[in-house]
Formats: sequence, structure tokens, C-alpha cells
Amino acid sequence: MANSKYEYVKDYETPDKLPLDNWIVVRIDGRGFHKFTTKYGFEKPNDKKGMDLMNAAAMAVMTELPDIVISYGISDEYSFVLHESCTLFERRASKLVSTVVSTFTAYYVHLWSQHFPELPLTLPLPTFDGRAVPYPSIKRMRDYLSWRQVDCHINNLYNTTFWALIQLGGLDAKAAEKELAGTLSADKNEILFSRFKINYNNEAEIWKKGSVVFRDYELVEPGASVDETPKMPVNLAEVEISKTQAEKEKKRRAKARITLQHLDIIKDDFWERRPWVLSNKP
Ligand code: DGT
Ligand code: MG
Ligand code: MG
Ligand code: MG
Ligand code: MG
Repeated sequence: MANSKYEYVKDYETPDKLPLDNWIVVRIDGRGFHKFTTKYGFEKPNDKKGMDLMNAAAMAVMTELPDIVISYGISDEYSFVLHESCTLFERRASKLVSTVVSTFTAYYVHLWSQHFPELPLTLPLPTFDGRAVPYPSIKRMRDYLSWRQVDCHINNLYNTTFWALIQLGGLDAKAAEKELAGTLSADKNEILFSRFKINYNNEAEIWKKGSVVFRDYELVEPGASVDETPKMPVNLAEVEISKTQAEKEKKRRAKARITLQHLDIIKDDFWERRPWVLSNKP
């Protein structure tokens, strides 16, 4: 591009590169989804079609952006975790956030009619905000995800009880809110069971655990050790073997599919059985 006297304006751009060696979490959240879900008549407290659409949009984002290693969704939000060694857009926060937000929104709109065939998307249209947060260690990044999953549990137990009191107990919102003020988890479980014969443990995992999207291979058996270090071949025979192994590895990766599951990501088990999720070999 030729220089022009206007080019100096480029110097007004402020740097926003996220620190190296940090896991980057981009979280998107539906803007004004209280109003949006009301307008489109989403089921309370949880609308399966709505969550399926969120999950489908998140899986599309992960397909488009292979740097995302795992995603976690609840309610109107989704968190996308980019690998610590990610170099996409030189790690510029604004480019990462805007790309994730617009890709997610585009797919949410594109896939709407597949999930709500009887309900045309008009106004208000769905929009999402986004932010990027760098986490300097796997521990911090996992604590972030644990924070979201604990939030999922707390909110869902509250909402399930709140709506049971209204839909099954005939209370109005104000009375239900008053009834739940100051209650602990055990109290809510008790209200659900004694009054409505609902065992919270039997509620669907998608609502109790949220949605986890990642690339899946064969599970590592619990307790098995995993050797992630590539070995240097010392003779030709081993070169042949390692070639075959490389082929195998390639096939395994090609077979990897983006999977959606509803499971615990707070405990170590999920991560120990799927060491590839956080390794930098996609
Ligand atoms: P914001 O994020 O500050 O722009 O405002 P909101 O209204 O999006 O608030 P937020 O994100 O804190 O809460 C999410 C809202 O979306 C909340 O009012 C409940 C609603 N929502 C999310 N999922 C469902 C669902 O499955 N069914 C129904 N009925 N509502 C849902
Ligand atoms: Mg909000
Ligand atoms: Mg929102
Ligand atoms: Mg939200
Ligand atoms: Mg361009």
C-alpha cells in the first residue's frame, strides 16, 4: 500500500495483545436475554431448544477456530478457552473477542430456524457481548471454568425450585422469592422433594452440569500413565515404527470429533482422562 499523508492515524491504535503463555478465555453473553427469551416464549426455567441452539453455535465456533481447546456454556453465556500457545491474531484481545462474538452470533441466527422452525426470528434480534481474560496457569483457567460450573449448579437449583413453587405450587414470583430468601442448597432440595416429589439429582445433566464442548479421542483409562513426550528414533527400524505411529496419530486426530457432553469439569477426572484437551497438539 502506498504511503499517504493520512497514514499516521494508524499510530492512534492502542496495543491490546494479551500476555504470552496465558490461557485466554473469551466469554460471550446474550445481551438483554431476559427480554429476548420472554419475547420468544422460552420455557422457564430452561428451554431445551434454546440451549441446543447455543450449543450448536458454540460447536460451529470451535470448528471455525481450532485454537479453542474447550468451551463451556450455561444460560445465555459461553466461555471459549484458547490454548496458552495460541498465536491467532497475534493474541490481540479486540480481534479475538470480536471474531468469537460475531461468529457465534452469525451461527445463532443461521441455525435459529433449525431449532425453532415454527417461530420466525424477527425483532429483537439476538446479540452478544464479549470479553477476553488471560489466565496465567492451567490452575487459574480451570478455576475459572469451575467458577462457571458452580454458578450453573447454584443458579439451576435456585431456578428449578423457584419455578416449581410458581408452576406447581401456585405461588406468585414475589412469594416464591420470599420463600427462598436465605435458604441453603439442602433446603431447596428438601422443598423440591417434600412438596413436589422432585429429586433434584434426577434432573437432566444438561441443566445441572452445563454444556462442555471439546475434541474427543479414545478415553485414557483411569490410573493409566500417559506419555506425551515424542521419542527420538535412534535407528532406521525405529524411524519406520515412528512413521507408523505418526500415521496412527494423524488418523486419530482426523477421527477426532467435536463432542458435546454434560459432565463435571471441576474434579481432576475429566482432565486426567483426556490429556489431549490441554496439550498443544490439536
Ligand atoms: P445482560 O446480559 O446484562 O445484557 O442482560 P440479560 O437479561 O441477558 O441477563 P443475564 O445474562 O444476567 O441473564 C440471562 C437471562 O436469560 C436471564 O434473565 C434468564 C434468561 N435465560 C437464559 N436461558 C433461559 C432459558 O432457557 N429459558 C428462559 N425462560 N430464560 C432464559
Ligand atoms: Mg449480564
Ligand atoms: Mg445476558
Ligand atoms: Mg448471562
Ligand atoms: Mg481485513
